[in-house]
Amino acid sequence: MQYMSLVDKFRRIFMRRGRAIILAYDHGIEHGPTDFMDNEKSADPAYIIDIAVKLGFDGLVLQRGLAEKYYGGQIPLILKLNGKTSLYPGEPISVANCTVEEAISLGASAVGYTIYAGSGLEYKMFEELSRIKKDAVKFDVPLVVWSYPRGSKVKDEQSPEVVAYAARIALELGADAMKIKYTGDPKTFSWAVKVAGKVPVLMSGGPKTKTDEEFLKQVEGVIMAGGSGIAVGRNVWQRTDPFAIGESIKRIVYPREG
Ligand code: FBP
Repeated sequence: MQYMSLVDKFRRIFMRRGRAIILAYDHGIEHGPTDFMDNEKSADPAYIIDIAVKLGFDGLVLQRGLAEKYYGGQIPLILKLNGKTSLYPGEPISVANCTVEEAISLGASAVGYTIYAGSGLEYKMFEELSRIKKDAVKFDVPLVVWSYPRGSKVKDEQSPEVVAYAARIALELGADAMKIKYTGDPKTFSWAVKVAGKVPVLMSGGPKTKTDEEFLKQVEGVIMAGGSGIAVGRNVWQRTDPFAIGESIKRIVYPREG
């Protein structure tokens, strides 16, 4: 029973209006500051937190360092426990740099962890995730899994088969919510949502699209497919007007409020 209640807890905190829009901002470690060059203001974590708060988003994703220096409880926090840089080109592995207990002391309402299934090192992340899961249950904190199959043997990370597999892996490993890539259309994404079972599925935003419309079409596809929302970074804060696209996203995710 306790296990199911963590899904409910995620829904209560991050899906108050039935769905979630989460602002992701762990790119400084994952990709480096080049991600902040399209909109240089986005290098400042305070600017990002302000966007999420002013837009009334449901949550924010930060690594521990930013949470320590910038987070003050303004909006529910998902503390990302692991992270890797893009500097090393080998088989992907991401290890924890923060514990569940520390995340709670930093104000987190949920913890996040990325797994790269298909990597030659997937077993290390699976092992670590199982230890984190134990702590998440012990401390009653929902666990959000970024499920991104990746590695030299994974041919197409965003193929419908691979994305559905990613969703199922997150369910099997005990996620209370998950982030997966978009498959490209609502029909194939709905299969990924189906195989995720009782676990809310959020679409990961991806690189900034050429036009707002292109990204908004993806958001529409997620909602049509029965997805629970999105966890997006670049498609919001890399744009010169993050507030304009934020409002458009809200109109799609929360149509009754528009
Ligand atoms: P975006 O919306 O900018 O893609 O952010 C979502 C996210 O999951 C981030 O949390 C993370 O930093 C990034 O994508 C990692 O993307 P990838 O590993 O595919 O480069």
